[in-house]
Amino acid sequence: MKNYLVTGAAGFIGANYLKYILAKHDDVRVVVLDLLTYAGYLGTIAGDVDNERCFFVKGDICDRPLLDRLFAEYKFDVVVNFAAESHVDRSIDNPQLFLQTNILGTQNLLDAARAAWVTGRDAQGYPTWRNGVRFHQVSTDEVYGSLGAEGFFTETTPLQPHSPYSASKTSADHFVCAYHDTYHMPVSITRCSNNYGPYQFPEKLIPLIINNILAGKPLPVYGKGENVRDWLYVEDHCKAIDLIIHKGRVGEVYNVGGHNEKQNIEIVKIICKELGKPESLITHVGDRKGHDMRYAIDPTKIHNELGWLPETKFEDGIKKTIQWYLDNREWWETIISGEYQNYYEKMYSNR
Ligand code: NAD
Ligand code: TDX
Repeated sequence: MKNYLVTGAAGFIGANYLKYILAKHDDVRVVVLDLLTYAGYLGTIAGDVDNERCFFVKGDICDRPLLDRLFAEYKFDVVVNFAAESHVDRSIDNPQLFLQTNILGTQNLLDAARAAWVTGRDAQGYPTWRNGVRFHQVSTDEVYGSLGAEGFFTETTPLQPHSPYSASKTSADHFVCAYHDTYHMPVSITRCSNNYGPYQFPEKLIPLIINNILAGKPLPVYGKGENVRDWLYVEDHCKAIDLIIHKGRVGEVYNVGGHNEKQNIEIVKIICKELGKPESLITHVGDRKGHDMRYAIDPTKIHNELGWLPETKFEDGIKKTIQWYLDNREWWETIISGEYQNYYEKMYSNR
C-alpha cells in the first residue's frame, strides 16, 4: 500500500485527481487535507471518503503541528499539493492570502515532509531519504508570464509572473526546486495550462459562462475577449500528474498542455451555441488589471519521456462539461448559494 497526502482535493482539480487515482490504483490509501475555503466543497468527494482507503481531514496546510501528526499517523509516501488560492481576480483584491497559502503553506508542507522522510546523511552531508517518497507540486503555466502572438512556454522559459496569484505560485515553485537542490529532496513539478471539466467553481470562465446562461444573466467578457488560453480537459491533467509520480524523473519540471489555444470570446460563443442561446447575451466589461495576453504550452518533454498526450478533444470535452453542469444543478446551486453572491456583486457590478 502507498500512502498519499493529497491537499486541496475538495476543490476542482484535486477532487478529479482523487477520483481518478482511487479508481485506477488498488494499492493507494489517501488522506485528503483541505481547509474547505469558499472553493472547497466536501459534498464533491463525500462519496469517495470511506475511512478505509480514503480519509478526510479538515485543516490548513499552514498548520505545522497538524501536518506532523498526520505524517506520524499515516506514514505518507507521496504528497501531492493542490491546495492553493487559485483565482487571479481574487489575488488582485487580496494578495496577502495568496502569499500565506501558496508560498508559506507549500514551504510548511515541504518542511513537514522533510522532517518525516529524512533517514540520515550521505558522505557529502546531504540528507538521505526514505525509499520511494515523492513531493509533487501542482503548478501552473501562469508562472511563465505572457506570450505574444507566437511561441510556446517550455520548461526552460524564464519565469516572469504578472499577477499576485502567479507570483505566489512562482515563489512556491522556487522553494520546491530549492529543497531539491539544497536537501536532495525527491520532488517534481507540473505546470499545466487552463483546466475545464466537472466540479469547477463557477468563478472561472467556463463554468461562470455556463452558469450565467442557465441563470439568464449577461455573459461578462473582459476587454475585447482576445486573450488566449490553452484549454485542457481536467482528467488529462490528472493522468499526467499520476504518470509523473510513477515514472517521471525526480527534480524535474514537466509542462502539461494540449495545444488547444482559444480566444476567450471564441469559448463564450461556443458555449452559447451548445446551449442554443444568442451571442447578444455577451457583455464586454472592464479588463482584468495586468491581464496576460496569451498562454500556450509546449508539452514535448512529457510526451517524449512518458508518452503522455491529451485524450479528450476540446469539442468533446466542452460538450461533456456542459452536460455535467446541466445534470448537476444541485451541486452548483449549493456552491453559489453563499459567499459567491457577494463576490459576484463586488466583482461584476459597475465593472
Ligand atoms: P480550487 O480553488 O478549485 O481548489 C483549491 C482547494 O484548496 C479548495 O478545496 C480549498 O478549500 C483548498 N485550500 C485552499 N487553501 C487551503 C489551505 N490553506 N489549506 C488546505 N486547503 C486549502 O483550485 P483548482 O482550480 O482545483 O487548482 C488546484 C491547483 O492546481 C492549484 O494549486 C492551482 O494553482 C493549480 N492549477 C490550476 C489550474 C486551473 O485551470 N484551475 C491550472 C493549472 C494549475
Ligand atoms: O468573467 C470572466 N470573464 C473573462 O473574460 C472571467 C472569470 C474570466 N475572463 C477571462 C480572463 C482570462 O483571460 O477568461 C480567461 C480565463 O479566466 P479564468 O477562468 O479566471 O482563468 P485564468 O485567469 O486563465 O487562470 C486559470 O488558469 C490557470 C486558473 O484560474 C488558475 O488557477 C490556473 O493557474
